[in-house]
Amino acid sequence: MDELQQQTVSLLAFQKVPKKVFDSQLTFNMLAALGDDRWGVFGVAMRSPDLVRALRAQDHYYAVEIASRAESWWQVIGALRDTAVAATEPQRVVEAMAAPSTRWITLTVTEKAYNPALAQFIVQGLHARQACGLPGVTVASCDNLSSNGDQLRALCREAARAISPSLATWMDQQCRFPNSMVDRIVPQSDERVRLAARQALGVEDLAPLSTEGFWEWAIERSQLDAADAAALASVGVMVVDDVKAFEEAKLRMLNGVHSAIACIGAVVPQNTVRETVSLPWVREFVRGFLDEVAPVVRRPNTDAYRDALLTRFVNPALHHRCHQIAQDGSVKITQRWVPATLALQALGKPTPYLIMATACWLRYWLAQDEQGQAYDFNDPYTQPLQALVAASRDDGDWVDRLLHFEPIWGTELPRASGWLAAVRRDFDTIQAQGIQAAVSGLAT
Ligand code: CS2
Repeated sequence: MDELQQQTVSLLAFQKVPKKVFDSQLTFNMLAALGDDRWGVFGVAMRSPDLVRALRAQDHYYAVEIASRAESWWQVIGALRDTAVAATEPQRVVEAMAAPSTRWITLTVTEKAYNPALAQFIVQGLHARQACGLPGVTVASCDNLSSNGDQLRALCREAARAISPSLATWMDQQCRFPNSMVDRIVPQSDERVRLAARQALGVEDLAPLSTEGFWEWAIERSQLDAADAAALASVGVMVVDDVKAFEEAKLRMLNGVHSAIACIGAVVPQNTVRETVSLPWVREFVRGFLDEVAPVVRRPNTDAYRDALLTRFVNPALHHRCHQIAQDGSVKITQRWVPATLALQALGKPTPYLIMATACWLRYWLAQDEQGQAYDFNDPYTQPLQALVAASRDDGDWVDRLLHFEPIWGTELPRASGWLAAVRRDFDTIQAQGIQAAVSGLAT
């Protein structure tokens, strides 16, 4: 195999949610800058052709603005070599996964995409590799899921078994599924970013991104080839024995409070995270929330991580819309709030901030902000949840029904002593006094 021609294949939902696309690509870009150009990326959009079209029109180069309060600079990403749309060009994607030069498949496809159909698709590529006698690959999930690599392996194992036991065995022996935690806030791009790119670079970039300087990628050492581990570590990726502590900290702190901010901002209403967190009473809430979950977070330097979050959320360069984060909220909060609440309960600790967050989420499901403006949902459970709200709205039972919706809350939490009543109480306060008064009441 010609080493210089190695490439990675990334399965990326980068049409609506660019996000970690950028992290792996930036990382591979840094490696290329160090002279290691084996890490070209074949980017795959799962469904929409728009971004692929835009990227093809500019030879797959695109610009990224990296910005903080103090400074901002632009970087051109050259790691992307080719693109395809899985829905319309599945064969090209399977061929790319099965190319001798492909060594990694990275995924940023969002929480709701982890399903048998995704696994069957990946396994088609793995099957083709096995059939050609090629070695396995590293399949790295970069999504905000607890034990993301383990979950992906389990789904792929099912899909492989359905084809043949020998494929499942080959996959177990040849492929690696590292758990990993990727952290960088990358808001959905918009006209504002295009304009900024035009002004800064003097070119018309159809696919620019704007992001923060902060980034972290922690990945499980035991699932990596030693040379890959060394290459990633050389550009600042944290290759660690156990990702769990990083993953929990991110899901419970950053993502956990993000989902709460999103519900509050959508209801107030405020457009972006920065605008919402700039309200003193929301800032207090964010602090309280982060302090509340800290006892069930074990990562090194938790305090520094918390302080950094408070700065990251008000980065004036980021226009991260509350409704973007609220999108798919149900599949997010089941990862972000439920395990944290249960873990705190197990320690005998009260969870007033998580309970208030849950009440804000209920209020969000009323589909109207406090100015009377209606908004739409974009959530895999929109239908069942809206049906529950509509069916029992008059008798008030919908609150209990939403809180018993098992795909989100499981069975343990709704049975936990006092949880339902406490959420209901906070929700009633929000309804009676408004979200600001209810949330501010926590601090008194
Ligand atoms: C956000 C995340 O949209 C969301 O749900 O909480 O995308 C968040 O910005 C990233 O995980 C930050 O690393």
